[in-house]
Amino acid sequence: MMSNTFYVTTPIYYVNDVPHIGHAYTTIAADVIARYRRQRGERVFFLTGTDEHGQKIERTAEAAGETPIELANRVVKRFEQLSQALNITNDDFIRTTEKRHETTVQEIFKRIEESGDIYLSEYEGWYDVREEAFITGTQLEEILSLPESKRPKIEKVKEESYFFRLSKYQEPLLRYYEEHPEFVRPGYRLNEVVSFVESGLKDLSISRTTFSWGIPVPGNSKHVIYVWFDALTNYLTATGFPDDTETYQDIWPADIHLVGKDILRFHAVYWPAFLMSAGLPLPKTVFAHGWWTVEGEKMSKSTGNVVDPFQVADEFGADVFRYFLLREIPFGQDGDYSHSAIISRVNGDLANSLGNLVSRTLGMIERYCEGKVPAPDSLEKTDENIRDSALSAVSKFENAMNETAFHKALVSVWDYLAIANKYVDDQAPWVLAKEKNEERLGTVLWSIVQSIGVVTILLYPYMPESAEELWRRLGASEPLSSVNLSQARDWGFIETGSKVEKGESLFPKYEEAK
Ligand code: ME8
Repeated sequence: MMSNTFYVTTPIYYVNDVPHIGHAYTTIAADVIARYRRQRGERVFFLTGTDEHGQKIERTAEAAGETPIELANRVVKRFEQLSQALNITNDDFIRTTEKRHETTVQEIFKRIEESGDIYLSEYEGWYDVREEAFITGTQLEEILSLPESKRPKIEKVKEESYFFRLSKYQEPLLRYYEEHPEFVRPGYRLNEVVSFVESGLKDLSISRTTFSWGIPVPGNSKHVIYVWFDALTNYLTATGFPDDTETYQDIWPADIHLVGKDILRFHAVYWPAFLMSAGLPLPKTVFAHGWWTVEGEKMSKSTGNVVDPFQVADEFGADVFRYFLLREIPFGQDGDYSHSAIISRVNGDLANSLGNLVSRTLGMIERYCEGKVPAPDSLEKTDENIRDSALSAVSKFENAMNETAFHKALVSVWDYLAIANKYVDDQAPWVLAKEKNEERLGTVLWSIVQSIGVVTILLYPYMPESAEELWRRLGASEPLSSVNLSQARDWGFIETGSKVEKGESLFPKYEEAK
């Protein structure tokens, strides 16, 4: 049975923290993928949610004088509101404290146990509560080589623990990476994963006994399941596994797990090993994105420079924020967030290139053609060129989207906008109007409107609200959300006679308050 649904996930976010730019980034990227796939007529399942168990949450709650579930219930609202504020179209929102999740986690635990890959022993070593990670020998060496102020806070742990035979999966994993190089992307991240695995895998502790905020180990409730084992399994829970076989088979395996580079090891080493042991298919791709610094500095609560995504969306609008994050840096690489960088994107890309093309074109149609898209006369070479460039932009856009290269996809649109703007300058419709050259005027304005139509379809996944509004101003009656991407190839789909509306500027220039 092959899955028929395109399945995209974000990590599930720890509820000990309120949303920041990192959460916004992964969630927006996943939303763009989901919208793009739907736009191609594919069935999509898009999952996000919250990771609510573990020692870190238990301690944060304790410090705040509340129970862990009270903390989770309070903070989860901020994450749900984030989806609204950023126009996110997730199909499900999973919380690891839900009953359906406990069922799935315990089932996976049992399957792995039945494979003979779980044994009881004792863990003695170091633990990083902030990362919820056991520290390996080499990691400990790295930590100790850091200056004291830069060292993560780690604690000595000695407790009875169930272990997963991760060592057994060293060779199978290496073989899998070899045969499926697309499993980890970008490619340079695969190299890191391979060398980590080649350096030797030790069995992994997968239960804790010194606190209780978690899912009990089946048959031994003295132990709670290690929070990463618990968290990773969310991707299966949401597919209905194990009870709803039909939905599970339709959705699983995931097509793409989007994660930050810091949590790649969990997704590209532990997760596939758990799945192999449980006898389940592996996700097709784990894509690791880079990290944002803020005005050149690491984002941290103590520095006080944490970027609040609600505030950015409020100031610039969700569309601008979405566009900025995915245009500013190639997906996979690190980037720097700054107020001035957003402003230069708004004023340059959005107000100048896109905004200007739209407002002058629709303005001329209002002025010269009573607000109705004119009929084209016979196309000249230059009109054919702008059509052919549009078709080639659509192809470049799709190729980039299919390789999760958001930045390249957007560049293909803006390269085309430059061509379209130049066409307007060269053809100078205002001169044609003055000369009363109705045929050429009609052909030129008709051609530019078609260009804008193509761009609008392509931009929909990135800037859904603005694109929808622009679509309406082009005189369309059906919503853009129900238009198939393939329509962008049918040059001429904005019909003659459509009533356009110039309206207020969609992307006004941003003027810094003095
Ligand atoms: O890791 N720039 O949860 P989390 C870009 N619960 N991305 C950033 C970032 C930054 N400055 N800071 C954080 C967890 N991130 C686990 C996941 S999944 C089974 C369990 C990213 O709330 C980071 O890379 O710490 C990660 O992907 C997410 O935001 C934060 O997740």
